[in-house]
Amino acid sequence: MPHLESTWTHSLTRRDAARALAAFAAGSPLALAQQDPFRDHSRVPAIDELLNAFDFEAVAYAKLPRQAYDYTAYGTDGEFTMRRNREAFSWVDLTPCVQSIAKPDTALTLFGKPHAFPILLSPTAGHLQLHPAAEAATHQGATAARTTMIVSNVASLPINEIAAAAPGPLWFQFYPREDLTAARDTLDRAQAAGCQAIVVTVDQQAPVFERDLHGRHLGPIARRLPARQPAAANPYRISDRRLWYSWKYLDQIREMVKVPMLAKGILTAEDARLCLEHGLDGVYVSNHGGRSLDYAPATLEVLPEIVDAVAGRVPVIFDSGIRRGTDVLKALALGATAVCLGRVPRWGLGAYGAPGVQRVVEILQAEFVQAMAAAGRPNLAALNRTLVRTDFP
Ligand code: LAC
Repeated sequence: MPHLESTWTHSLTRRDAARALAAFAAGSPLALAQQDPFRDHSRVPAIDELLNAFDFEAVAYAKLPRQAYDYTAYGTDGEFTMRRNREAFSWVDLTPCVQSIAKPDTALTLFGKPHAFPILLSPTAGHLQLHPAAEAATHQGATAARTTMIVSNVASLPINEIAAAAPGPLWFQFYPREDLTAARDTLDRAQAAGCQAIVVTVDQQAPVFERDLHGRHLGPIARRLPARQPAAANPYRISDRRLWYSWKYLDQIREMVKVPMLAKGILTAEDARLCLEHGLDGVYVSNHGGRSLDYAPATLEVLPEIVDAVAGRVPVIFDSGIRRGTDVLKALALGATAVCLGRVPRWGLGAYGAPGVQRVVEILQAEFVQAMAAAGRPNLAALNRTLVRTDFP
């Protein structure tokens, strides 16, 4: 007699019944969800369940309104550059040397200030959409993680309020203002609030964020006009506030800045040389996280030629695409002095507020330490091109 029929020939023991019930419960989708923090939408995973930066994105996605998530996630147009930023890291292999490293030393001095790690926070806009405490929480998280936050010129809170929220170091990102009085006012406020460096964004960030436009029925207003409805004054999507950018302008504001001043958005050796000619104190290699010009190269691909052009005369800061400690290692091996994280702390902030920023930055720091040890490199000075094999297309 087959097994199933035979089960009816005798009555169940209590033990069999309990076992059957337990098996039924364990097989239910509800119980499975309890075992998997990323499928159980009835609870937010505890912060310690998150292992890497990507995990924070999943939680932020679950918690944030669509528009806030999309604003952080997207790149301009077809998002080619945004994807390529990540892909470029897979074209660089790490070639370790045999050397046991007890405790890698990650410290560096940047513009005369000590940094525990070569990892800072990129300037990113409007943290209020990610968390009610906005940039104040980001600053608290950054301070707790012993890192420097670069405050965006389009922050949700005034710079003095962000500065007062935590004791850690700040830099300030500046969007050029043609009106030099207004420019001076903004730069004065940032310096009075104690910002230790000024990063001037020079890419002509002129995006169309199509995810925003697709989301038009769900959010309050689409943030950018479609290309077929250009703003009256110019047909290029580039904001009128940016059409006049010039190197001469950097000379004009240089005398307003008493702290080190960098240009952010450099993607060629030629522009890096111009930064030096114009007396800038640092070069910031960035394609705005793929949010400026689609089909711009990945920052990792252009980093070596920029590093060669700068030839150690000023620090080279790098962002766009860092998600892992090994990414940091690759950028430093190719000559970056330090890297910045843009989306990563935004996922931390959106997921858990200040503790999320702290935790996600600490995860990257810990990954970086592990990567240095595994690569047999005792300190940042030992990170050079012998550590990588690049195969850029
Ligand atoms: C952006 C601008 C505001 O990337 O920097 O959205």
